[in-house]
Amino acid sequence: MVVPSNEINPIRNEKIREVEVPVIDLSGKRSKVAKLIVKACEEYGFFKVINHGVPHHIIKNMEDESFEFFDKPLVEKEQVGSNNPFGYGCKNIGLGGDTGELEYLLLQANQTSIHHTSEFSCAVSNYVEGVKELTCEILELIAKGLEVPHSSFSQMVRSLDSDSLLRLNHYPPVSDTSHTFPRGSNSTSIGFGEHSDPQILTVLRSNGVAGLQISLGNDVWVPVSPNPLAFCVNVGDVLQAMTNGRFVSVRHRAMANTSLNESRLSMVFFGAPPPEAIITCPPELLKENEPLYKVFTWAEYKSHTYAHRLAVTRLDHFNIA
Ligand code: GA4
Repeated sequence: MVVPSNEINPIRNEKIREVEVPVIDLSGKRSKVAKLIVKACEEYGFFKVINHGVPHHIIKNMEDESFEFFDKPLVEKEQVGSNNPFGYGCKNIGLGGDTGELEYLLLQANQTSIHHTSEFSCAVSNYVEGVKELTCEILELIAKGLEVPHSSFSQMVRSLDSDSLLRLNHYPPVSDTSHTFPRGSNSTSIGFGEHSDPQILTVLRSNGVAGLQISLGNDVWVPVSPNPLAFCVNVGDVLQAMTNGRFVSVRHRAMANTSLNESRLSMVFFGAPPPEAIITCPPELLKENEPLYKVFTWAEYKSHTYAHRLAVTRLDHFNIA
């Protein structure tokens, strides 16, 4: 790992490190790719994938439709329903009072809940199909690398009642004073605050505008360089629990967009289990180690998640003392 520079942010007293997170070419030899992914999940909980197989036109179409949506007047966007938790949200994240300099649309990604009634919903359906397949492929490579049965993790995301989500985040440029995004006087530099993702695996695609950072702990943050040709992948809390802590559900955040003229857009798929799925580490992985976490269902984990703030380390509640 190359660490060329280490600069201190004088305002927040945080260290920013220029580290390149692993970039994994999925067109490589399967057994080798599987090992690289496992290593990245253990060391960073985060990596990028290229040659991922999701067709460019599907990604582009979803991006165009997302920009078209966020360009609409605020009143129109609010008509799709407010964030409880699904629907449109502006500056509020979740229901517990967390805020950020962004607007977003949070959707259920279960294919049976997507109705093909508009160009937008067709774009969502095609995009979800592509990223869901990619998520399952990566989970199957992880299973191979860990030498556990092929579908140990992917079957939950493939299940018809998987609770997966799609989140479209829009971080407007600082110059945006239009009526589509209200600018407050107390705007902070944080777009989406520090947190880990609760689900199994997150697959994120953003346009070419920077903002995403991952935590190395102790207030050290690593900016992730934007690459619209790659997907960024991170381990979620459930995968940390299912690997008995061998993989890390890395904390990350998005800085508010500081670009003068360009919006940052991220399209995030959260691969989740069905509500009644039982979250536990496969016996082949536990071997002679003691389990670190209690056995729980995704529904239990979710209700704990929604009862707490964004920055909480939720898995702590499920630790075996
Ligand atoms: C963080 C990851 C996903 O964006 C999300 C978020 C969810 C929400 O926006 O409704 C939560 C947050 C996320 C974790 C803690 C709770 C719930 C906001 C919040 C304060 C959709 C998810 O699954 O968990």
